[in-house]
Amino acid sequence: MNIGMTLTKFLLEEQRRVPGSKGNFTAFFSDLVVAAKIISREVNRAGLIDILGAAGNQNVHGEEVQKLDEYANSMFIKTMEHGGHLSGMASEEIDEIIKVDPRYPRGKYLLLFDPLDGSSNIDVNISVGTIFSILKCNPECDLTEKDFLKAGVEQVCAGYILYSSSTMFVYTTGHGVHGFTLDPNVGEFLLSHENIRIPERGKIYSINEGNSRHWLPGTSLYIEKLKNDEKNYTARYVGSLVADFHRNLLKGGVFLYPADRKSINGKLRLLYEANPLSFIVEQAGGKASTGDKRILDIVPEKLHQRVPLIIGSKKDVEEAESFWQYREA
Ligand code: P6P
Repeated sequence: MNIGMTLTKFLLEEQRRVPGSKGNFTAFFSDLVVAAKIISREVNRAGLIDILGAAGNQNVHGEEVQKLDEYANSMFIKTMEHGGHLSGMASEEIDEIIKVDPRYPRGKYLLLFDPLDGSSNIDVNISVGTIFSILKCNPECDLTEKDFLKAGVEQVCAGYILYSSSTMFVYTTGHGVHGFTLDPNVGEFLLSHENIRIPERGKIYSINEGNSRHWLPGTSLYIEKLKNDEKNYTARYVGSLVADFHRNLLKGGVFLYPADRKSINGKLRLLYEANPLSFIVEQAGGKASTGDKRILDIVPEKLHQRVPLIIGSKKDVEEAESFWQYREA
């Protein structure tokens, strides 16, 4: 493992392999890395919020304290909008699309993100994450929501930042999945997981069993099968999508937030949660499905539309899909 390889250097080497690349993407991505470092610093200070003041109040310095997900959202927008690489953004926190202020030059990318997914876990010091997806657009166009409604196969880049015992930055541009760990003393993300591959089958399943009374028959039959499988599957559910996904990506396993009688479209969002993680998992050799459709093939109809998500090791997802036929009550 090359411990001296920073994310920026790795990106430059990736860029050299793209003929005719002018370095725009690398410069754009570097802005994203800065935002990740700043959010990581604030998330890691969250435990001090009692001293610094709870969200919505003033801290000991008399400063207004923002909720961390609002802070992460505004940090992303402020860090990304002036670089001249973006034409617009879409955030889980904001209903409408965000057009780049006319003061700044427009670029050929669109950034879609969930700035701090699982933020309700922060108060109890559980890992949280940022998820992002990058699409291309025509910088001259009159940008509308329609420009964001692209199937996941059109993503040019996807990634997440996991704020946990360490902060990790994991991304793909379609040339494998690579993971970097933040060294806070150096202030750099260093290559720690080059070319991540998810095991073809795991022994972990992640689902909120508290919803079992709403499950469709296929889900109940599949989970029952896992509980009695001689491979001794184990249940692991953090309740923070990035943490659950990352563990299963490295160890193998399947995460399910399926359609059920309470939420027929599941809970998770297509454009900035399911699509980016599906691009990553497929690049790592895994699979991502609604139960009967490949996530990356879905043509979105609405910016914040939800989608059922079964994602992880290829063989595990395929086995879950085989129970889909029992979905009717
Ligand atoms: P539930 C967090 O709120 C989140 O959006 C994801 O991070 C997580 O996977 C899911 O919701 C957990 O939802 O209904 O199991 O609490």
